[in-house]
Amino acid sequence: MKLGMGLVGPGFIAAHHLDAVRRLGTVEVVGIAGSSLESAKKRARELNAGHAYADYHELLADPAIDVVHNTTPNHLHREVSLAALRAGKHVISDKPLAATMEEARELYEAACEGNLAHVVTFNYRGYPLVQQARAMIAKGKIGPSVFVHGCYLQDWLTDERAYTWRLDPKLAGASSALGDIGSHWCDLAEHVTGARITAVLADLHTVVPVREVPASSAKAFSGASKQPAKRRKITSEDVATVLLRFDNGARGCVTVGQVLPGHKNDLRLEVNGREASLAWRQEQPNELWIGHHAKPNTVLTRDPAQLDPSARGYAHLPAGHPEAWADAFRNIVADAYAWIRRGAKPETKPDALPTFADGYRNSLVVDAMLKSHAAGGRWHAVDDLLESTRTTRKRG
Ligand code: SOE
Repeated sequence: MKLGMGLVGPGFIAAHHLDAVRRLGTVEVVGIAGSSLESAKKRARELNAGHAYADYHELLADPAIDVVHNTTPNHLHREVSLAALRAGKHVISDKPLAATMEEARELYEAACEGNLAHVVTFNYRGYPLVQQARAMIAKGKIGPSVFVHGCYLQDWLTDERAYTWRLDPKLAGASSALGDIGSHWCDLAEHVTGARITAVLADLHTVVPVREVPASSAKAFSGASKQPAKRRKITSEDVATVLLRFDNGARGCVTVGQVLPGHKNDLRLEVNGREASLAWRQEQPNELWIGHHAKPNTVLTRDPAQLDPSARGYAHLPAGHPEAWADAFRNIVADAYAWIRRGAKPETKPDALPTFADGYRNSLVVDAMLKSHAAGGRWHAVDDLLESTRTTRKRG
């Protein structure tokens, strides 16, 4: 039987959620809700997305919907995901899990209470060569990891006439670059290495401190607006550099930025082990660089036959047929639906699938970065997820 899905928040990413579920073939797109009935009707027509609901409450009341995809702006994540869980729906939420660490904790705790799937789209985990790197590290192929570094660089906010709700702390949370894209990098670094970031030292900066804000917010990557605009002071960072310490003793660093000409969606992760190194780039996702000290370096190209069994299922085309962003996104959505069909129990969760626990964990990491910077650039410990949950429960 097909599972029914409904989507709340039909912006840029919504089309990719719909594309992913359609490719599964086992999900029925029941309908969508937006900020008004008119906007939902318009998007439902454009995306061929079934019924247009007046609001998300009406969508949640529809028994035909089993799974809710929450693609609203960050400030609505908490409200919509909580209501969906309370209505007994499985939830697939965009990252970050919520606008603040406190909201993320609330969502995580609510998710722990039910037998419902709770997924956050840290979609870069869905690449076959990311899973390959993870398997190689877990199997000791590069020796103990000692240095973990990389970047997530974009340029779509370079022009001061480019504006997005992601720069408004009321809608996005206090952080822009770290919250929007640094969050992906940190999740990926922890997922691939299996190590946890325990402390951070962050330096944040706003390269474009005043922007021209058009009447309506731009979609990601849509460039400078041509609408008449008001000037607005920007408080969120658009670049950041962060030093990292991991629980296995590894050190690292990450740079993020949204105003760096030429960099489109340039996420890179390199892990240096004592015996070998691995490096992967999101914009060349079909290659994994394997570095050696005393023998030639190699490049593993995505070939299902060459992959670790745990990574093979994430590759769908034969070698030489490039797979990319939409395929990786689909892999995460496929894992989410596989989990739902297996009863959404902790023990039936596909290993690579990011949950609200990962979303909350990630918000603790980003929060520590903001606090480190606010303290003048001091090392700041990242709270342990379970420890901080236990403390709140005691307090609560
Ligand atoms: C915009 O920076 C954005 O669309 C992010 O919001 C996504 O999470 C990232 O995958 C690509 O860039």
